[in-house]
Amino acid sequence: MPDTPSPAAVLEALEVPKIDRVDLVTVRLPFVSPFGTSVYTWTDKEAMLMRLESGGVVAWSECVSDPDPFYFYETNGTARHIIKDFLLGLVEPGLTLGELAGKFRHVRGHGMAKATVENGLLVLIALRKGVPLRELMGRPARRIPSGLSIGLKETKEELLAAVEKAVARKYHRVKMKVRKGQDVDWVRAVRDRFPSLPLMVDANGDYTLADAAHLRRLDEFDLMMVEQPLSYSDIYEHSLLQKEMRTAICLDESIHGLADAATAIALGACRIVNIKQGRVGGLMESMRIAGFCAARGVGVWSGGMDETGVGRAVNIHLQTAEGFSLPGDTSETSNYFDEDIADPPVVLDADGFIAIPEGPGLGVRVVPERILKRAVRWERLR
Ligand code: OSB
Ligand code: MG
Repeated sequence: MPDTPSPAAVLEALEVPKIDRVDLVTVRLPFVSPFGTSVYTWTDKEAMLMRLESGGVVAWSECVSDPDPFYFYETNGTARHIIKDFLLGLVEPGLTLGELAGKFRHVRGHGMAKATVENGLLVLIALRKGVPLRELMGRPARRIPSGLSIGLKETKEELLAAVEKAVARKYHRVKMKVRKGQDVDWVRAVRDRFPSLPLMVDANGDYTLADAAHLRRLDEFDLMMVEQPLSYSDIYEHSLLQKEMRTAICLDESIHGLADAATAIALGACRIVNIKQGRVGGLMESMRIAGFCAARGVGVWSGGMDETGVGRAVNIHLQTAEGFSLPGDTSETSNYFDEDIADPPVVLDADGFIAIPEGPGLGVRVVPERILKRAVRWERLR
């Protein structure tokens, strides 16, 4: 990469504090309704949280993996293994976060596991300094635009009802999941009813290049983008498809770090990148990717992993970073959960924006009783 100052430099210079205790706490929260995608339908969120304690200060982070490898190769099980057996031993007080990231590079992949540790340390440092995470990142407060990801529905009526609700809530854009056989007609139904709605689709890799002519039919609906139409591991074939489509391609699953984003942009495989901070290994790498994309005119937004209030707050702070130019998959807590483990819940204001929690650290409070109520596993690591 070129020798320009890193957008993550302020975070890279921070030092790892002394850690007194580390726990992994897995919670299971029922979804208000099942979340269907082309790869799987989830009915609850099983989230592995990390609890760090240092000098009486407690910081929480969330691993964005699922218990299964259906969206991404990492699982809560692999992340536990990597954190416990490889990453935690590298966390020494006094190291800078940049140096720690250098040590983490020895472990190939497993960005979600790495992000869990890095986020926990960042939140801990922010709490100890008494500043919001976004201030630690050197970013000014601003409202964050909202976006809703609507899962596959059984009927078009159900889909239209969900979109209607999103429009009434003032979401800034709506994403609908599609899959082979549940795409063009379903998009048309939404577009006919909501002609000017900022709308996009996400296929989670359900198509192949043989479907190019079919995918091109999406061009008539003035979509903001089509997310990950081809394989979860592909970049090159997306570059061939992008040449055939007017609609912008956005990559999600295939982007595991800055190098992948650089490859995708060089090949013309996408015009927009979905950054999930966990998938790319943490906030510092996310800031690098966002800066890199923005400098090349490539749109960037923050994806989501239907996180609890902990991970949701991380995504909100992240979106204050330079380069985040489009509404992300950042929705209200109530879209997924009746009762979250953290307070306050994420809500939209009258214009559909989300306020950045302004307290120290994440600015949300993890409620101990709710953790205890939802915990399905608790393991002390240190
Ligand atoms: O592909 O963006 C995706 C959720 C789980 C796994 C993959 C994806 C999603 C979402 C929901 O689309 C994003 C959210 O609302 O948090
Ligand atoms: Mg996606």
